[in-house]
Amino acid sequence: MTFSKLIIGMSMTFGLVAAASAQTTMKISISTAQNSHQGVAIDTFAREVEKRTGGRYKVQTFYSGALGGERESIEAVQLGTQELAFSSTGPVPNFVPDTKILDVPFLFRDKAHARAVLDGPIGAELLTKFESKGFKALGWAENGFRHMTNSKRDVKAPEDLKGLKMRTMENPVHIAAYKGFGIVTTPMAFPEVFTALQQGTVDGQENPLSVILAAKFDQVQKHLSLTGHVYSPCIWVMNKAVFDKLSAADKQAFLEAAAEGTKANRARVDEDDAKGVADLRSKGMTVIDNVDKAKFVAALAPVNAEFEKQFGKANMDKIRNYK
Ligand code: EAX
Repeated sequence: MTFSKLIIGMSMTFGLVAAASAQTTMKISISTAQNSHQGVAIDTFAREVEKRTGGRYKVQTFYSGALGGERESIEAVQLGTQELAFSSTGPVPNFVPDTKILDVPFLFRDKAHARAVLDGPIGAELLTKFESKGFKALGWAENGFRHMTNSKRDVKAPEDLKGLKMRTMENPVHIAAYKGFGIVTTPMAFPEVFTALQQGTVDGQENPLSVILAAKFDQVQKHLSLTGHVYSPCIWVMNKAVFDKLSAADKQAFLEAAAEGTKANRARVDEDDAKGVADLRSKGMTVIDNVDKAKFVAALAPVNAEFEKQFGKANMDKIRNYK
């Protein structure tokens, strides 16, 4: 080896060492499997962060509740023991009460409506509410419209829900609404749900097709009804102190990476919604795809009146009528 080659070799080695020591690794988690609408979200995010920061930031991805359920991971982000989480809004009202309004049943007409609200000024204002609670919310994403499954009977009308014992998210709005249907509500963290269904601790649960598919609930649930009773947003949360320490350019990189992740996430939800019913039927589920939605809406009229009092009818109408 010539002297100059040696010098080049040494400087390359030192260069690599310098680059490696300047690299910061962060953690992000989801409660569903990697092969899911949430998995594709955080995989895209991790790739984009690395790309957009020239490899100075690396995001380690954790799936299937490996770091805990959604409530635990949001708590970890708030405390700073975990930098990032991607979660449904299920447990979020326990941290940021203003987000509760998004979990009101039958508030959104369809995914296009929900996405427009979340990406518009209403969504942007809600994102700012995270800041005083120790979070930087990087943006909204999606779980999808939730549907009911159970092991007991076909649910065609709201009466069929009376007395069913169902797992719900740890979300006060959902719990109040489902009680309004006559459901016996059992709040539970997502990682426990499969076993609870398998062992019959609960009769049913409700989740979007994307989650039902990823969690293989068809293995432990016979009946699926496309109730679409509530839209389930997702949110990117980051520890605020960690975000605040980033340079302006890196902040932008993280925000853009989240936006890319959201795009991939929503595309996958669309894909799952398009093929999910046929897929779940082929796996043996009975799917009721023609429920009379008006009856479900009517059954919740008293609860809805309560929600309008709690959140303000004007605020709910602002979302309902958003174009
Ligand atoms: O975010 O807890 C739930 O039912 C959620 O929909 C699930 O964890 C995916």
